[in-house]
Amino acid sequence: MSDKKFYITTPLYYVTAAPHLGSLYSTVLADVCARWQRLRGADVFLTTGTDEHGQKVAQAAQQATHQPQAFVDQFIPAYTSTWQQYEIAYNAFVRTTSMPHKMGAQEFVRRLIASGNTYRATYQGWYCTPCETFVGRGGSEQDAPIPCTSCNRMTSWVAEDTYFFKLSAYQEQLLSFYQNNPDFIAPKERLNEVISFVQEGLKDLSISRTTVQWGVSFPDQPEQVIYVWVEALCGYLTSVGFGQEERRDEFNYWWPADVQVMGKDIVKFHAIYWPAMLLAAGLPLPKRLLVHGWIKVDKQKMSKSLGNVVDPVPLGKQYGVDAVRYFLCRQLATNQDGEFSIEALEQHIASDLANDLGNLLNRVSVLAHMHNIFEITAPHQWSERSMRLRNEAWSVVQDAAMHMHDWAIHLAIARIWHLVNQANTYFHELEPWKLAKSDKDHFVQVLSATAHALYTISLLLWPIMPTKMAELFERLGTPISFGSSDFVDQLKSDNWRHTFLIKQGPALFEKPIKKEEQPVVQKEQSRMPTISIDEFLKTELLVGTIREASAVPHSDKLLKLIVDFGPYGTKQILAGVAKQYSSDLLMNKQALFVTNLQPRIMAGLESQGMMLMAKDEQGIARIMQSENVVPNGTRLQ
Ligand code: ME8
Repeated sequence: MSDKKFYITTPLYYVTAAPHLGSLYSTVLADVCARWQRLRGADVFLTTGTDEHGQKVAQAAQQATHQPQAFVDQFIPAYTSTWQQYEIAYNAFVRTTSMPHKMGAQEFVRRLIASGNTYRATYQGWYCTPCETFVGRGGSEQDAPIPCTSCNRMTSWVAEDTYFFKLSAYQEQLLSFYQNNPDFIAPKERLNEVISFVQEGLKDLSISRTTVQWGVSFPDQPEQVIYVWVEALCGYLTSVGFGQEERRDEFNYWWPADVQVMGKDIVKFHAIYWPAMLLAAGLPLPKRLLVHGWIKVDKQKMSKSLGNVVDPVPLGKQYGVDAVRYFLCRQLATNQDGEFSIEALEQHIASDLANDLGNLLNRVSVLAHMHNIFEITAPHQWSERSMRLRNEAWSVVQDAAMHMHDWAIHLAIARIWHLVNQANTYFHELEPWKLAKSDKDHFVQVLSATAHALYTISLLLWPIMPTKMAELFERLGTPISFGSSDFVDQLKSDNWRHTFLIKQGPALFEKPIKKEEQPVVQKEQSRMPTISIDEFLKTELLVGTIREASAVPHSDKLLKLIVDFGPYGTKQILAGVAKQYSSDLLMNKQALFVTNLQPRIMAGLESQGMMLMAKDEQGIARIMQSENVVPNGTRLQ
C-alpha cells in the first residue's frame, strides 16, 4: 500500500428513481478527485451507494404498490450501469439495506448510547418527508402545516416517543473544530453559513422513529427504527468495514474520509450532525467536505419534483461520456449554481474539445506522417521559444495542482486550457509546415515540443476524461501506467526528454451535428386544438388543501375529499385515486383543482370539482402539487 491514502465518498442517493444529471454531477466530481489522487500516487478508495430506507422511500414504494425492498431493488441496476457508463471507478457501492451496513449502523448507535449522549423523549412537531428532516419541535397537530425550511414543501405532523441525541451538548466543540479547521468545507463561504447556524443554537436531534417501519431496528428497541439520516451517514463507515470485526484494520486504514462530496442541500447533515455524532462515538472526523451548487435547467434547480431532470444515459450516448464529464466539471463552478443546456454542451464540445484539443493532435500527427516522421525525439537543445512553452507547461501543472488542492476543478481546467491555447499559438506561430522544407531539425523540435505539451495536457485531463485521454496517450505512443509515484514530481524531473511514437487515427472528438430535434430533452406536440385566452380563462383553477379524505362506499377507485379553498370555502370533490393513495397520505396535501365544473354525481355522491392529476412513467395518476405552499384559494394564472 502507498504511504498516501485517500478516501472519498459521494452522497448515498435516495432510490425513488433512476439517477439523474444531479446525482451524476456529484459522482463525477468524486471520481475526478479520486483519479487525481491516483495520479499523485495515492492509494484511493471511492465509496458511492444508495440510501434505501425511510419514509420517503416507503411512501414511494406504497404509491407504486410495491414492497419497499422490491421497489428499491429495481433501481439499483440503473445506478450501477450509469456509473459504469460514466467510468466511475468506485471501490464500494454501499446499499443501506445490506446486512453489513445494517449491523454497522446499529453498532454506531450503540456507541452513541454508550457515550451517554442519548435520552428518550417525545418528539412532537413537523417533518419533511422529501428531505427526511425534522423541521421544528412544538406546535400542535391542529395548526396549519409549516413549509420545510430547506425545500419549502409542506411538512406533516409527527408525534412519537423517540430517542434523542444530545446535539446541543456539542455546540462549543463544533465551533472550535470549525475554527481550528478553516479548510473543513470547500468552498469556504459554505463554512461561514454552517458556523452562523451553529451559533444560533443547536437543538437535540431525534434519532429514531416509531411511525416508520422501513428502516434498521434501533438497538434493543425492535419497535423503533434508526432515523434514516443517522443510519445513511453510517454508510460512509460501513463501506470500509465499520462494525465488521474481520475488517477492523481496513476500517482503521481508510477512516477518516479525506473528502466527502455533496450538494449544498445536505451540508447541515454532514457538517453539523455527522461530526457531532462521530465525536460522541469516539471516531475521527472527515477531513474535508466538498460542497457544490445546483445544476439548473432553464434557471430552475433540476429536480425530480419539478420534472426537469436530464437523463444522463442518452446524453452520454449521444455526446460521449467524457465530453459530458468535461462539460459538468468545466461549466459548473463548484462554489456556484450553474446552468445546463444542450446548446452550451455542444458549443464546448465543438470549440474546446474538437477544435482546440482534438485538432492540435490531428495537426501534429498528420504533419509528422506527411513527412515520414513516426518517432519524434527530443532535441539536444530547445530554442528559446520552445523553452517558453515548456516553462508555461510547468507553471500550468503547478497551478492546476494548487486548484485541485482546493478541489476547484473548474479553475484547474481553465488553467489547463491556457496551456492548450499556448500550444496552439506556438504551433501556429512557428509554422512547422514551412520548417519541414527549410529546417528539418527545427521542424522536429516543434513537433516534439507540441507533443510534450499534449502529453502534459493529457495527464492533467486524465481524471476528467479518462477514456479520451488514454486514447491521446496511445496516439502519442506514451501509454501511462499508475504506480505509487506522483506524476507532478515526474513532470518536474522529466525535462521534456520523451520520445513519441506518433500515430494517426480518427478525430479525438467529433463536433456535434446540429439537429432540428433534440432527442435528449424530448418535446411532444400537443394533441389538442388551440384555444383563445378568453376560453382558457373560463376555467377556474384553484389551489386547495385536502382537509379530509375518506373511502366512498361501493367504489374501489374513488376517495371523497373535503378541500379547503380559503376565502372560497370548502368543497366536496371525488377523485379516482383510491388505488394509488391511502386517505392519510392525502391529508393536508395541497393540490390543484378545477372548481367551476358543473357538479356531477359519482357513486351516489356529488362532486363539486376535479383534482388535477398526471400519469407518471408507470402510468399511475399522480396529484399535481405546487412547489411551495401558497394560500388556499390562490388562482392559477
Ligand atoms: O439527499 N444539482 O439523497 P438525494 C446538483 N439520501 N446536484 C444535485 C442536484 C442538482 N440539481 N440534484 C441532486 C439525499 N443533486 C440523501 C443523502 S448521504 C448519507 C444521504 C445531488 O438522492 C447532490 O449531491 O436527494 C445532492 O446533495 C444529492 O444529489 C441529493 O441526493
